[in-house]
Amino acid sequence: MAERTASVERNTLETQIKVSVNLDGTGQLNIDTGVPFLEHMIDQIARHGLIDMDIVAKGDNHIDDHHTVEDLGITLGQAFAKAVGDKKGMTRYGHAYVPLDEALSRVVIDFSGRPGLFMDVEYTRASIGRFDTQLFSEFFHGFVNHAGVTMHIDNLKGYNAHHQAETIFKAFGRALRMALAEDPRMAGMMPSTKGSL
Ligand SMILES: [Mn+2]
Repeated sequence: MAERTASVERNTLETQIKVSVNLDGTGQLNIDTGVPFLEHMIDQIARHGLIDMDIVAKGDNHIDDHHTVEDLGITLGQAFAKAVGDKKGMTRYGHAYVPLDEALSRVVIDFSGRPGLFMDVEYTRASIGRFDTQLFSEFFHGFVNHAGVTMHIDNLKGYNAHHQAETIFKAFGRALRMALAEDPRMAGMMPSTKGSL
């Protein structure tokens, strides 16, 4: 497959975000968002997805983290959509179950070209440190809508909210890795009977 990299810059009155991705990387992350827990989660995507990412996000965090988290999801989604190109030779589907002590989550992803997020997650706490757990939904909606993927996210077990979130992001990284992987038997072919995705 051709090199799968992309850079996207997205500027609004609320946030200024630059994202570069290499889908065939080694998991190297450079990130500066002003939202430490979000950075801890993006690190899971990079490491477990083996995706290199450079991310700089400046947002109106003096209000709260909402705009920065949502807009980073959007910008990352745009970068992924650009980087996957025509998806020829790509596995397309990916899934993973990831545990962390008592917590267990499952993420299933399809690079279908059709945005859809189906999430069944009840966080046991409203915040993790100073991070509002409602913002995960904003992040994933932003990503899914702009990457053009269908995604099912289920937290199956978990008492500790940090563990719940971390298993979701690790499973997301693992599912991405599987879906993005080259399938040699599909070389040069679209992973769809429609002929395009
Ligand atoms: Mn952790």
